[in-house]
Amino acid sequence: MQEIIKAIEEASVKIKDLIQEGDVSKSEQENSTGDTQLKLDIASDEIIENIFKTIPSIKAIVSEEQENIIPLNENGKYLIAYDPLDGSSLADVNLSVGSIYGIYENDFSGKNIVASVYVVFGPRVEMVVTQDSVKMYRLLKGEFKFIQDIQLNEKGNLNAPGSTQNCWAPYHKKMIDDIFNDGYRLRYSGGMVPDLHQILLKGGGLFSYPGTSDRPKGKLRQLFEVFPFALSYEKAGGAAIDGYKRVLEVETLHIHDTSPCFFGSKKEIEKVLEVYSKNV
Ligand code: FBP
Repeated sequence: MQEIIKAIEEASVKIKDLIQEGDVSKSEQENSTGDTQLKLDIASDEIIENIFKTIPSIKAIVSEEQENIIPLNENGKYLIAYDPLDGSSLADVNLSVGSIYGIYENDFSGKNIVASVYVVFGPRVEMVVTQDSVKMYRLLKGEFKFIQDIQLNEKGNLNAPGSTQNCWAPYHKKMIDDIFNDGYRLRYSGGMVPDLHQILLKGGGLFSYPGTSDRPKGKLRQLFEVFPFALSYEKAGGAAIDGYKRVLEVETLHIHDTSPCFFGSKKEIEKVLEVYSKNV
């Protein structure tokens, strides 16, 4: 596992430079789900793939930017699904973006995730590694240095409500309004990595990207985005659900499957379960 984390550190230093000096414009290409790829997406993807190809313990990889799984080492132990540069369109307006890695054993499924890593490219570059606990590192003079363990409180005060509001179910809209009426503060940049990082570091709250009339299965991808953060939130003492159950129990039928998702500290997730269980 250590060689994989070292590989992610190496890739992240290169991606940091790419974001600062690279071309943030659109490419001519589309990814497997029809999204126009930014040149940053393609370049970040190449950086990660070329480094992972040198790691013997990696059995196979799959990128959000590519259609298929790429087998690497038959005797490798780990399978890695990654989003090379999540929220990449925000780099153009100088907002924080990030890379997300889910590390699996045996197969690509929520129940088989064993570790996750995300990297925030913002005013500072920070990497959060989740195995049995959640640890944050910061890039200082070219090296990632340990900063702190991350633990969520039982209850927070930040609310990050994603997706298209005029496509929300009425009970979801009422729930979000109630949460704001309880004094929660709006914190939503449109970048999943900085938004979830803020709630983790500030002790708690709720990030939601529900199923909606325009996207009944949500937008965020299970293997590349949802499951990696679900592991971090659970290991930090919070929870992650699809509205009804642990999101890590959601079955993956296709590698690019999406899922409604809610990440938060315990109290906020209890509220979502209470509201959604009445609206099955
Ligand atoms: P990409 O995978 O295409 O980058 O989309 C993911 C994302 O940008 C997340 O980072 C963010 O939470 C969400 O989409 C924002 O979606 P919306 O604009 O619908 O609120």
